[in-house]
Amino acid sequence: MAEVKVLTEFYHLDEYQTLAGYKAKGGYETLHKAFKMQPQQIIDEVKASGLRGRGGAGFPTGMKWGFLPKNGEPRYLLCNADEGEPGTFKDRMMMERAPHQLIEGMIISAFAIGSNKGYIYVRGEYVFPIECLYKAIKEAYAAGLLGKNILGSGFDFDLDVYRGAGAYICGEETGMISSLEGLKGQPKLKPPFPAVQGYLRKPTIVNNVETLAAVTYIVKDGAATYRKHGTEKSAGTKLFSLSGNVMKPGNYEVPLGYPLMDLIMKEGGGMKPGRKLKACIPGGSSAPVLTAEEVAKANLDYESLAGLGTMLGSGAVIVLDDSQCMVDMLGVLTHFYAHESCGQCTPCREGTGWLDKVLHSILEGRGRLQDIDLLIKVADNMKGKTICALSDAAALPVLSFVTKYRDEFEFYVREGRSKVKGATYESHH
Ligand code: L3W
Ligand code: SF4
Repeated sequence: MAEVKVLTEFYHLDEYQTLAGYKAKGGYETLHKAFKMQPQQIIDEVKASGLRGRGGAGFPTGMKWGFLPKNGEPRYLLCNADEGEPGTFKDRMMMERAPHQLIEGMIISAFAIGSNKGYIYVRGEYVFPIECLYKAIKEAYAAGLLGKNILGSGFDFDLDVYRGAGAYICGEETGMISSLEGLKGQPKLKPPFPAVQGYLRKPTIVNNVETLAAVTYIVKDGAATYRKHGTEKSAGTKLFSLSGNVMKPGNYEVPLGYPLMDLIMKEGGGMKPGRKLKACIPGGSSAPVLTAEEVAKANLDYESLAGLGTMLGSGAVIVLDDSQCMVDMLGVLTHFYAHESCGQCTPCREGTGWLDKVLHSILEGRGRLQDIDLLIKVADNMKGKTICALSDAAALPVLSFVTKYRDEFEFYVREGRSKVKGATYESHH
């Protein structure tokens, strides 16, 4: 199998960033087609395509759109470009290389759901992607592709960019909505789901950059063509951000269901000379880790990874070779989650802090054998009890690392150093 470039076909062309370059490759032609369709026809096509949310949860996009109340209330389209999941960098590339692709996808999606106002919420550190979006939005307004009566269709759509301030939790949709409203970016209990009550208490659809960009191709070629790629339940292509100990890290677009080992060995160019694959986190730091034996059985689709007790998440594949210390790696992750917990829920606020402290006492040579079970106990108590998924996201890697690489944790406690030759610890604090 090999890469299949549906979304990324023209990303190598610098001119694709501009309106003229995007149009030269057929850009905005699908918008003309969409305006000739009924909005419900577009929703039905997206439903039939099997497109699932590309930001992490994999929720069916057409179904989410179908939750909007049919009462004529104003509604919003919010693009989640907060991309905070460690290891994920695909949305950044999409906004840099093809800002008009996202804008076209948003106009078509907004037309389908009947929204006249959209926002792209971008993580604050993404200074260059934000510049690319500003430039492209300006071009689109000047060309009558945004604003009033777009292309004479009678449809109005205004689009703004909102710059976040670097908090991971603002990638959670209700946290994002609070932040957009000018409040603290803290998640809220669901239901009500944003599709029913979101931004300014109005129905709001929150979709990831890649999800919205894919809508254009589904409308252009039809659901059946989109479904030619991927599997029955995981349709289409997906961008994977490949990082860690591989020869050629980067973003690769492959059909869902693609063998994980192929992504690492073919697209990623394999391991560095003399190194062996040790482990892989397949779907962003929140996904439980896979051992090398499990990697050999894994396909990059929602079902295959769930069957191995992990998840596809945002598509961030982090590869670890035999020079990596799993205790140290987990230390990096626990510190991240302790730092990013918003603090509203006790199991998350206290749990992430405990995990971080216990793990770092092991890393600093002060660990006790019972601390290993304490990590498991604390993580177990953090699952399924909180407002948002961050608590589970912090607990799951701990459970998988400690269960699958327990010998490394025990060695660290007993010897006060890593079992991995040459691995040294530098404080993550
Ligand atoms: C209306 C219902 N809407 C569900 C909607 C809901 C949301 C979507 C998925 O993400 C994941 C986590 C990690 N009526 C609905 C409904 N919806 N039932 O469907 O909802 P949910 O709750 O399954 O997930 P979520 O809270 O949106 C959590 C993953 O995100 N993750 C990854 C983060 C990725 C980044 C990044 O950098 N791109 O931050 C971190 O944990 O897989 O499963 O829209 O409203 N009955
Ligand atoms: Fe905040 Fe954690 Fe509760 Fe999510 S689970 S709302 S991040 S405290």
